[in-house]
Amino acid sequence: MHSKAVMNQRSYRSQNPNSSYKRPSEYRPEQNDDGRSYREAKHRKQDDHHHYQSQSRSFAGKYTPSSGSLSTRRELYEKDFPLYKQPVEIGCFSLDCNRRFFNDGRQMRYYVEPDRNPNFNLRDGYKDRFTKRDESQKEKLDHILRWIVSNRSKLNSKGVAASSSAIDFDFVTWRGHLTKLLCTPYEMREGWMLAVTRFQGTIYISEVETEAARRDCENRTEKHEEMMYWGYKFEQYACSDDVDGSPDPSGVVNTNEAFCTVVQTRLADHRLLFSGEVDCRDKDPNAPAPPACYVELKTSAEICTPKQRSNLHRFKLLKWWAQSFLPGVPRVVAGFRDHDGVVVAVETFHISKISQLIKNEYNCWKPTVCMNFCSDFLSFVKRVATEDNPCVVYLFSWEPRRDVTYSIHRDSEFSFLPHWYVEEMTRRPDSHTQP
Ligand code: 0WD
Ligand code: CA
Repeated sequence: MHSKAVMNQRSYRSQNPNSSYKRPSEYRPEQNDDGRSYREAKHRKQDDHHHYQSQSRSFAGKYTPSSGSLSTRRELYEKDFPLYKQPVEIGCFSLDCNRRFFNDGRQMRYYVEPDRNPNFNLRDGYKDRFTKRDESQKEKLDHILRWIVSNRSKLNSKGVAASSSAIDFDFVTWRGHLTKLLCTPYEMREGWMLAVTRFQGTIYISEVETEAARRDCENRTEKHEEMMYWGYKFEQYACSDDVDGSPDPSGVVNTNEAFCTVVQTRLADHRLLFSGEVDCRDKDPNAPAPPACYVELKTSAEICTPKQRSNLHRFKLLKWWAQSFLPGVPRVVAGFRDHDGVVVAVETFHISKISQLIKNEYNCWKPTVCMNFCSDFLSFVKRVATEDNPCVVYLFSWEPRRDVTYSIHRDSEFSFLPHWYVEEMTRRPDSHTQP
């Protein structure tokens, strides 16, 4: 445990999600991706919660190449917190009410702090003011790929020759897929399938719906359908479209609309580019730069007993923490609703304080296990996915209480890199304007 003195002396590490104290000699140099010192970055981003640490140790022994699997047992990942660079926003994009892509932040919304006990009726508008995204349209990585094509010049500024990969990243994926990886050592219910393709040295990861998920989706009850709306309705109560505007709960909730941040970071020796949907930002013009000004909104059942509070800490906070820690979103605002879908309380959770909050829970999840598992999974993927070919998919599958396994598929239904992307990226970078 940190002693108070250590916390004060090394305040820049006081928000470390990993509780174990490490000698200063083990720390990484206080340098940022762009050469800024960490103290400067800290000054700029008050809520910063990312840390500079020694890389995780070798994963030797966790999988045997011959058996081609990776263990997800928690004990194996209880080691030093791996290096996770402060995520940097390198762009953003928007999806409009018709799910059209725009290479800008037009769908950004502003956080308007609700009352502590607001009485928002989340059921309002479900029947008559709700436009639901067509979930049967599987978009895979398409929006991210479109963003990459639109911003290609700033992604390979060093020139192709300087790097083994054309866009200088080891992995491209959705933040939601990484969230699932972080939660895997603790997940007891839902498995996953991730399709992986190596193309021009970069590994693309895109989720494939499992059979169980497809069944769950098809068999959703009307009650469950409505409860999925509640989360979006809460966003409408807490967000305005304009910096000086107010929320408009009389409007239509349209789940096609999205604002997504694109961030760059590094986990151990993996250079990552991922995108995640952001609910809103702090409207204060003096708020720190993205992603530190972003706010994640959640709804959850009202807490009436210590047991319910404990369950929130043990299960929900894991998912909330993983999702927001990844892109560097510093706070989650939760609306707690009663059985009738009325928000009766609102509470802010600071991501950097969650590791403290959960420490009193018996046998609770640990951030370091999540990050080490993700890092070792990405190393496993690098070793397995060796053929650089947009038509080849390495399909990684996992079910609770099992190891991660994979299978290889050529020109199959699992291929997910679109032709337009492969063609665009295969062209010379300077041939954009040519016919
Ligand atoms: O499996 C996924 N995460 C996929 C996401 C598969 C294919 C596409 N997408 C896209 C969607 O276009 C969406 O705009 O990803 C975007 C969100 O990606 P993400 O940030 O990586 O996903 P995640 O962190 O799981 O979800 C963030 C928010 C959710 O908020 P809550 O508070 O419920 O976690 O994005 C929304 C939802 O509001 N969301 C989605 N919206 C449309 N389609 C989807 C989806 N498949 N999944 C989550
Ligand atoms: Ca949300």
